[in-house]
Amino acid sequence: MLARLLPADVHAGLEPQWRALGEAAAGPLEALAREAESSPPRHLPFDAWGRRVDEIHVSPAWRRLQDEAARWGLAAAPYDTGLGPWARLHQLALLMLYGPSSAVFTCHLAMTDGAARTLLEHADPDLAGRVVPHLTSRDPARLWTSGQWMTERAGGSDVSGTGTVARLVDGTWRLTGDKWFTSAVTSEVALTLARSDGAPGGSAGLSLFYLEQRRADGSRNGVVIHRLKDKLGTRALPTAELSLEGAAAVPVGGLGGGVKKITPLLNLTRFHNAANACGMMARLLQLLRDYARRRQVFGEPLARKPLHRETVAALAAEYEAGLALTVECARLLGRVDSREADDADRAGLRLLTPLAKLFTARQAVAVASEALEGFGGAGYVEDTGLPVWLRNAQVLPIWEGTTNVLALDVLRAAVKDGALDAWAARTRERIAAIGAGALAPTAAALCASLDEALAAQRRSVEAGPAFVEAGARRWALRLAAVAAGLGLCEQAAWSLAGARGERSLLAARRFLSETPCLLDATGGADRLRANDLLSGLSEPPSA
Ligand code: MFK
Repeated sequence: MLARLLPADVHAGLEPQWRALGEAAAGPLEALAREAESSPPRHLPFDAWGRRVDEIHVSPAWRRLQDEAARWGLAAAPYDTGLGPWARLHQLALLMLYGPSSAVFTCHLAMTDGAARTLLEHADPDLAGRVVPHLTSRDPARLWTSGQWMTERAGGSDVSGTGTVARLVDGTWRLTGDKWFTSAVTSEVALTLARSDGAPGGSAGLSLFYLEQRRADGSRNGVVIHRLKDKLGTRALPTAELSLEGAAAVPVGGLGGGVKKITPLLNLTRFHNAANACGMMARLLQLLRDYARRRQVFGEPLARKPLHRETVAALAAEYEAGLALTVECARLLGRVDSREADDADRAGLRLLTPLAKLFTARQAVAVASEALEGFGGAGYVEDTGLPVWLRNAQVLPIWEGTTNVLALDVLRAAVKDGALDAWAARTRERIAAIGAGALAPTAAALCASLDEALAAQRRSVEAGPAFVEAGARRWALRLAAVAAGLGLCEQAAWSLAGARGERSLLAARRFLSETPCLLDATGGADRLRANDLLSGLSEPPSA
């Protein structure tokens, strides 16, 4: 996909970096990730003399994963590579390689990237100029990471009940309140929501604030940590419950409009979530393929078994669809970041960001579960290092907006922000451009599915708002499948035109014919050939 989308010279220039990071991810980073997973963070509330210190002890491996993230420019790449519209595709490649070998350090990176973008968009130039260079630094000693402290006890999805208040005391804004989920709590800075004195109730009265966790003298800036969460997964990542007790903070872009102002951060963390889901699925497929070639069953390698090939091919088609959607988000994000986007690009990004997040997160959980099953009992015991994948996958559909919250955001984007019409018109043009030949029936089915998605929405609107909301998830999944199918078809058309083989064509057909919310696009004549190609199991084992 990168070879298709990037200019040849840009691709050639970046590929050595991806290869080098791939080597590191399969070697030293993977070892660090395992060490970090087995040495979870600890909260030390008091020092030996009873003074409140609220230290969070993380493993040396976790620190090194942070240093490596800085050196590889995981958060910096969109800001300092001079790659213009291609920078986000490059970042996506980096994230997919680093992420599965990071013990979910990627959570820090997502919020740091999101905070940098939010400050650039909304903060006054002095604040942005002071903080953003730290957030986007490649120097481990200079790098700051950022948290996003929105969730309170009253809710993470609905922030209207936010109880944190902001008061102006001697010219400084001071925040007081409780935050219930603060991931990456070792971050130097955070963006958070609070209600200033006299502001109305509900989400309309919230403002966005920037705070630093420590004062210049190293003491805590009114941040009291109560405990670390005991989570199903992401165990290397410190997630805390904390209170703000007069923490000094700076309103970002003045008071008011806090929810709207934090949406650049939300949208970027959702993009990162999709990148991480894709990286995880890619790595699980690599592990499955490797195992299947080594494992002997009933007198031959598991890789030769038709039913196993069928299973792995299905996972591959799922993964490639999610990847196609995420790659499209990266392409659009790069265009928007570099101010090369037109209205349809902006509409597409607004709509596809929640779609990519919700679609790939669910896929990652399903793929992780099936992949573990592919290892049999070995997938269920901790010393193989496999169960951690399933635990870590499960956070993807939860944090930064659950499937249903995102499905509602898709409605918001489609209707209120008017993104649907522009995206649908551009999608129709792109399907038409796929052209005749082997892809024609698949493209026609895709177009019919787009029409059906639009018609289904019209029917729901006529039936009333409860129908619209109740159908939001189904509708979002259908739209996501259309967008993913378009990416697969474009990849297939490019592959066929350049005599690069029929693998992508078979992936497109398999996905479009077996995704329940889409019309059946193909028959089964290609089945065994597709299994050979998609499962990646017909090649001999590598050394
Ligand atoms: C990795 C390790 C994790 C460890 C464990 C973590 C466990 C989970 C912890 C968590 O709690 S994660 C949850 C984090 N929270 C979220 O992701 C927020 C989810 N909720 C939403 O996204 C809601 O949709 C939202 C809070 C935004 C709803 O807020 P409102 O104020 O009721 O929505 P409203 O009034 O529709 O939107 C306010 C403005 O923002 C509107 O613009 P206008 O003011 O111009 O009318 C919206 O159009 C705009 N807006 C909302 N969402 C947007 C957006 N604009 C662009 N993009 C968006 N995504």
